[in-house]
Amino acid sequence: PVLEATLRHAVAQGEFRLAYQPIVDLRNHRTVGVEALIRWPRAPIGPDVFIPTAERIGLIRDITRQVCLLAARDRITQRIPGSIRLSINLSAADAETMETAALLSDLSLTLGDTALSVELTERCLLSPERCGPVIRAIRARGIQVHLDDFGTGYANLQSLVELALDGIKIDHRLTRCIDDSRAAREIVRHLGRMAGALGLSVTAEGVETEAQARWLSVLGIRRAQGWLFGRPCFIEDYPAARPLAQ
Ligand code: G
Ligand code: G
Ligand code: MN
Ligand code: NA
Repeated sequence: PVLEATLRHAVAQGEFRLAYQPIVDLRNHRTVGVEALIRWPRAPIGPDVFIPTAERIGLIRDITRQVCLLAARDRITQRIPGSIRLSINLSAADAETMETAALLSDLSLTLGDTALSVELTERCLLSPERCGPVIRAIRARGIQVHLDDFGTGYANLQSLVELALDGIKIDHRLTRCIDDSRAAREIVRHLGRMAGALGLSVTAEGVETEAQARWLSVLGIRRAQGWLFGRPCFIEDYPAARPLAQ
C-alpha cells in the first residue's frame, strides 16, 4: 500500500527515467540497437518490483505513455551514432488497447531515422483475440514486434503460430547455461534455425562473458545484449563510442 501510493505520486510527478542498453551485432560488436529500460531514481527498487505493482493497480498505461515521451525527449540519436533501432517494453494492458499503436506511431515519427521496436512478454499475449489486432496495427506502422524472455515460458511457440512477429529475444536464463550445458546449446541452435525459417530475428539477452558470446556466434546467433557489451545507462552517461572488440 505504501508502494502503491508512492508509485501513484511518482507517475503524477513524472519521476521516471530511461536507461539504455546496447544491442550488438555479434560479428563485429557494433551497436545495432538500444533497449530502453525504465528506472525510478528516487526509489531503491527496480522495474522487476514496481512494474508488476503498476500493472496490478492500473498505472501501466500511464507509465508506458511516459516512457514514450521520455524516449522522444532523450534524443538518443545525438549520443548514439549510426542507424540504430530503439526497443521499448510493453505490458499486457498495453498490448490490448489500440491507443498503444497511436502512441508508438507518434514516437516513431518523432524518432525520424531511428527505427522502433517493441518487446512483449508471453503474458502480453494471453488473449490473442485482444492483442492480435493491436499487434497488427503496430506492425502496419512499420514498428517491429519482438517476443521477450523467449525460451522460459510455456506457450510462446503457440504465440508464433497465432501472431505474425518480427523476432524473439532469448531469455538470459538460457544464455547463462550455454557454457555448461550441451542441452542449452542445442536448444539455442535449434531456436536460431526455427526463427530463421520463420523469418524472425534472434537476440540473445544477458551475455556476460566472451565465452558466451563465442558460443552464440558458433550457434548462429547474430545479435546479443548484456553486460559484456554495455550496462543500461542514462543517455548522458552513454559511452560516446564503443570500441570494437577484436
Ligand atoms: O531493467 P531491468 O532488467 O531491471 O528490468 C526488469 C524487468 O522490467 C524486465 O522484465 C523488463 O522487461 C521490465 N521493464 C523494464 N523497463 C520497462 C518498461 O519501460 N515497461 C515495462 N512494461 N517493463 C519494463
Ligand atoms: O525482461 P527484459 O529482457 O526486458 O529485461 C532485461 C533485464 O535484464 C533488465 O533488468 C536488465 O537490466 C537486465 N540485464 C541486462 N543485461 C544483463 C546481463 O548481462 N546480465 C544480467 N544478469 N541481467 C542483465
Ligand atoms: Mn525486454
Ligand atoms: Na528478456
